[in-house]
Amino acid sequence: MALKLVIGNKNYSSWSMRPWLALRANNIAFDEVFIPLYTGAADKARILDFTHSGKVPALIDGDITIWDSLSIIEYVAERFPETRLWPEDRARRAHARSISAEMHSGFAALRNECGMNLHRPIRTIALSADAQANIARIQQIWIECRERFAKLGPFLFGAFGGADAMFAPVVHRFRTYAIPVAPEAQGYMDTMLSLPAFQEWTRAGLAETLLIDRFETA
Ligand SMILES: N[C@@H](CCC(=O)N[C@@H](CS)C(=O)NCC(=O)O)C(=O)O
Repeated sequence: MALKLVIGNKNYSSWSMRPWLALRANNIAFDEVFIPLYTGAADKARILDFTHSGKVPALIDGDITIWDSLSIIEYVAERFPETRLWPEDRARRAHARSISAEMHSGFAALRNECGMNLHRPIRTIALSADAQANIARIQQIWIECRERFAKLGPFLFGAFGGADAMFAPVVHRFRTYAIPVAPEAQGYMDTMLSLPAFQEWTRAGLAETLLIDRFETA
């Protein structure tokens, strides 16, 4: 039975983007179930039919349901070990998981102030000190990985992996809010921007016409 990935609007749903990329960049077949977000009780009920969390993304693999972006990436890594979503080396794997968890649980100011919105015209906004600290820390994470692992390939730990999937939406946030970055961080963003799966998601998001008012503010 085909895997099913339940996702929200590609234009806005940064959490959906992460596991979608982990699957697509590795050519793993799955059916996509699109549920438009924040359109009312009916759509919420559709999400609840798949997962009691009431949130997307969720992955359905036969009678197994996995919800939450990072858990889905962990599941895909286990189910399809050939994807090497986590580095083989234990120290690098610990590093990749640490920065992925840091992304998953942190950077609230950046997330609140610079929501992912692919079709938003590119322009700067005034950012809080907390958001600026988030931006500095994310660049530090990327640059440290590039300095240590550039010889293995162009992504954070060489080939595209789970940590890259976790940080992919930040690339859109930095781009859309015209956030100045260091050249090494820009190099990583360019690598992500040229990933075919990233481009496919972006094209589909830009083609969406549904607007969510609460995300059209900044
Ligand atoms: N920590 C969760 C966050 C999931 C989440 O907040 N999803 C949002 C969309 S990006 C959602 O489903 N919102 C719909 C709702 O709350 O009704 C994850 O990593 O998957």
